[in-house]
Amino acid sequence: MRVLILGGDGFCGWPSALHLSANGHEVTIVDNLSRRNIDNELEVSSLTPIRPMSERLKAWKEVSGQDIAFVRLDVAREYGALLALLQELRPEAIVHFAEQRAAPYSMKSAWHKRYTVDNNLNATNNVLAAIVESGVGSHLVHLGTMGVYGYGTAGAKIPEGYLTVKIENGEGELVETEILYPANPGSIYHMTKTQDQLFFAFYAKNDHVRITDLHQGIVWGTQTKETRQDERLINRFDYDGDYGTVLNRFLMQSAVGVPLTVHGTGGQTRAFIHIQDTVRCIELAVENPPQAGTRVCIYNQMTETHRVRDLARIIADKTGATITNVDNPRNEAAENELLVENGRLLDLGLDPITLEQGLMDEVLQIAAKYADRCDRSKIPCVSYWSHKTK
Ligand code: NAD
Ligand code: USQ
Repeated sequence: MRVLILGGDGFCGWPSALHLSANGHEVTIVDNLSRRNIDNELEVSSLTPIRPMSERLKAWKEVSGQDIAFVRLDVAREYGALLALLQELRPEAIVHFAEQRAAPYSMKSAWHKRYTVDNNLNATNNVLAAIVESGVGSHLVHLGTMGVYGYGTAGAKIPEGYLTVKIENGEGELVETEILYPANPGSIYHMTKTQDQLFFAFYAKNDHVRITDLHQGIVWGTQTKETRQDERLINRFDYDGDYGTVLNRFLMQSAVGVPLTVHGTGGQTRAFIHIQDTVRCIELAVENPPQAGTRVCIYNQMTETHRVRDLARIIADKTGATITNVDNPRNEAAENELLVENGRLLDLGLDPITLEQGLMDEVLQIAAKYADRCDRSKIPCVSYWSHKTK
């Protein structure tokens, strides 16, 4: 299949591009390298020594014999170039990772809120409009987030996208219907993902675009089967207070010998998935498109839920790290339960890696190996959800 990967230089996009290429797909990456520029803005680097795109692609050619093409393009701003690329390439599938993905970064300032909204909403609308205008009929696979649902449950499992509800019709009868699960974003970033869902519902209904939306949990781990093959293929590992996600931050903190920074009581329960399972889910989604004219196909792309304080305890027990409870810079529930349906990707063949299996590999092969690249001054979370919490 010809597959276009938007955001293919990023943490999820790069290993997904390699995985699809390794499995016989013809891959083209699009990226505007904005994530590398944000590293410059924040004066931080990936813990792992990621290489420039041309070196990455040269290494992949040497290792696998496969070519991956690269087009530098801003999906949110360069609509004409995106349209021309679709017309030329006629991709059967487009995987859309090309958004600003850090909740703390999106809450840093008015500028960061506006950038995240402009970038993410325009990127998504541009891809959809280009699929329609080009008439190429590509299946769009989008990376959404579990955060669209909020992290509460009404005592029942969060379904995969749609909720069956009964509405009183004014004549005393209950009418059953299905709605998108009510959106409950916890940051400007998460809000852009809830808005993406409405774009998808509209374009699927109006233009019969085939769309799969993957509501992904927090991705942990670094390497996949393909990125491990040569150090020049290594994936990025973010540990700073804006882009580092909780489990990878705890792994790095234990490796450099600083306390694990649990926000508040650490009672927040979140959904997780290993990066190796992410790339497998992308492959499953690409290979199983919905029919044209049907509603958006939504999967919950997560394999485990954990409470933040339990994660810290698991890592501390394995590594001897200490734990500190810090004031929470975010505006979020201090404690929550999280029950999630995730059977659809498992039914397609996903065989999840558990935390128990992958954790120590990650500590030793990545966090400890590259610990000397860590800039400790970048560990604290310095983006606040409101002035009250400053
Ligand atoms: P990332 O920031 O590492 O990668 C995103 C890539 O998209 C970057 O290379 C960036 O340069 C590129 N990009 C951004 N805007 C662009 C634009 N306008 N034009 C072209 N390229 C653009 O993020 P990631 O962790 O790989 O996340 C990828 C997607 O998966 C995001 O949409 C994110 O919301 C979603 N997701 C990530 C996680 C996670 O834990 N990392 C969890 C759930 C969902
Ligand atoms: N947390 C800590 N200590 C830290 C860092 C974070 O306790 O040092 C807590 C946060 O307060 C939060 C939880 O850990 O309660 C998760 O934070 P995170 O930064 O790991 O994850 P989040 O901001 O939700 O965002 C990440 C990705 C985003 C994706 C989302 C999936 O950056 O792209 O959409 O995970 S989900 O959380 O399921 O919405």
